[in-house]
Amino acid sequence: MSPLFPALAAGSTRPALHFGDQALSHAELATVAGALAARIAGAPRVAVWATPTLGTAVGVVAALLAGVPVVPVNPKTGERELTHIVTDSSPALVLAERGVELPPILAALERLDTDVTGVMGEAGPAVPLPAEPSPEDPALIVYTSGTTGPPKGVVLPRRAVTATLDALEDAWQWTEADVLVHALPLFHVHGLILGILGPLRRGGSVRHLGRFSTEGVARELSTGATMLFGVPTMYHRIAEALADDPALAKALTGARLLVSGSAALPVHDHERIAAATGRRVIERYGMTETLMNTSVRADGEPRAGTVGVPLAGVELRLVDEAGAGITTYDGDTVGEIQVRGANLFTEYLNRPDATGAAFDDGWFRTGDMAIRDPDGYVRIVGRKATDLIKSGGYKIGAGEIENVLLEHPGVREAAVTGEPDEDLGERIVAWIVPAQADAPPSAEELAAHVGAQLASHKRPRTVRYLDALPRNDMGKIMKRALRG
Ligand code: MCA
Ligand code: AMP
Repeated sequence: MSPLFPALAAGSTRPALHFGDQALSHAELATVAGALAARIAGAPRVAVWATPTLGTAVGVVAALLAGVPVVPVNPKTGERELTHIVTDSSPALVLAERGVELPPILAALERLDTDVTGVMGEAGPAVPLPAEPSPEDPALIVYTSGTTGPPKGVVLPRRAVTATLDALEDAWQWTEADVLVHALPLFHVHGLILGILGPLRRGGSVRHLGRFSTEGVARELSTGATMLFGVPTMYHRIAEALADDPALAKALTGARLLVSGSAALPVHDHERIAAATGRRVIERYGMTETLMNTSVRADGEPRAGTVGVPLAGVELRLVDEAGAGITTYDGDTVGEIQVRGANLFTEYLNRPDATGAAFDDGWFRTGDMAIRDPDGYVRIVGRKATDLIKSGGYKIGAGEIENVLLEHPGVREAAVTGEPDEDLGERIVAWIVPAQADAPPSAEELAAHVGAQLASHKRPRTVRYLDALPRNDMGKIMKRALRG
C-alpha cells in the first residue's frame, strides 16, 4: 500500500498545518512526528489528549507513522466516560501538549509531550520514517455512543482511512492546492480524519480555528483558504450572520467548496446561504463506523436535502422492514441504508456481540432511513432508533445520560429525549420525576452532574419535571408521549 501521507515521505516544503500562529510544513511535520514516532513505536496503543491544537495533529500523525493505533480522547469528557474509554482501550502511553494537566487515570500512564517549538523552521526528516504497516492494521479507535450503555470503540483500519480520503479526492476534486478551514473537534471522524488527515494525505493544508467563529471563517476564506468543512450548526450560525456581514458573504462566495456533514443541514439554511453568496453548500453522509458513504460531487448537481450519491468503492442499498432490498428508486419508498466497502471499520473493540449485530450478511446496518431519487441521489429521512440524539453534530445516546441522571439522589425517574432546535438540530431534554416533589434538583445541578461523568456536550439543555413518566402496560417508558 502507498504510504498514508506521501507528502511527508517526500519531504514537501509546502504548508501542512496551521493552528493560530503555529504552523508546520509537511517536511517539518515529518521531522517532528517522525521523531515522536520513533519513541512510540512498539507500543500496543496510545491515547491522544485531543485538544484542538497543533500538538494533537502531531501526536496522531506520529502514532500513525509508528503503526500504533491511536485513541483520540475528548478533553471535556467526564470521569465515568473517560474511565470506560481508558479501561476499554488500555493505552500504554498518552500524548499531550506540554504543561497540560491530565486527569488521574491518564496521568498514571507514561506521557510523551507533543511539543513542536524546537522544530519549527527545520526541514527534512531527521529520522527515517518507519515502513508502512499493513492496510488491515488498526489506525484509530474512535469512541461513539449507542442507544444504551457506554460508548463503543470503533476500530478503523488504515485501508478505511485511505479508501475514504481517496474517494473524497475524487468526489470533491480535492488536490494539494486546497487549503481547508475548519473548527471541528479533533476526537471524531469529521474533524480528525477528514479535517486533518485529509489535507495531509492530499499534500495540501489545513487552518484550524481553535474555536468556531464566523469571523474566523471569513478571515481564512478571504486569505487563501479554499474549502470549509462544518456541521449544520456552524452553517446555521453562518446563515444567521450573513445578512449583516458582507465580508462573510464575499469570503464564502470565493470558496471552492463548502461542505456540511454529521447531521442534516436544513433546506432553509441551504437556501439562505445560496441567496446571500450564490454558492451551494454540498452535503456528504458518513458515520464513525463507515467513514464516508455518499456525497454530492463537486462536479455534480447540488441538491439541498440530499446527501448525494455513493462514493467510489462504496456499495449502498436500501432495505425495507421485511429485510428485502428496494430495487426501484422512486423518490418515495423508505428503507434502511446498508453499506459495504473498504471504508468500513473492522469491529467494535472488545464487543464481538455488538459487531455481529451491526452486520446483515456482510452489509453494515447504519440505522439511517432514506429514500432515493430516480437518479440515485440519497435523501435521509430519519433514524431507526429514537434513543439516539444528534446535537451540534454529536451523536448522543439517551440511555447513557438517563443512567447518570438516575444516580442523582434527587432523581426518582428519568428519561432523555431530543427536541428540535434551530441551532443544534436537536437539543437534549431531561424529563425528571424528582425524589421529593417539593424539592426537585435544579436544571443547573443536573447538567453539572451529567457533565462531571460524561462529555460536556451530553449535558441536558432543558429539564422538565413530571409527577410520573408515561408508561405502557409493560412498564416501558413511552418517549413519544414526552413532548414540550
Ligand atoms: C452545553 N453547554 C452547556 C450545556 N450544554 N452549559 C451548561 N449547561 C448545559 N446544559 C456548553 C457547551 O459545552 C459550551 O461549553 C458552551 O455551553 C457554549 O455552547 P455553544 O456556543 O452552544 O456551543 P457548543 O454547543 O459548545 O458548540 C456548538 C458546536 C459544537 C461548535 C457546533 O457542537 C461542535 O463542535 N460540534 C461538532 C461535533 C462533531 O464534530 N461531530 C462529528 C461527529 P464550552 O465552551 O466549555 O465547550 S459525527 C462524525 O464524525 C461522522 C463520521 C460524520 O458524518 O461527520
Ligand atoms: P457518528 O456516529 O457520530 O459518526 O454519526 C453518524 C450519523 O450522523 C449517521 O448515522 C447519520 O445519522 C448522521 N449524519 C452524518 N452525516 C449526515 C448528513 N449529511 N445528513 C444527515 N445525517 C447525517
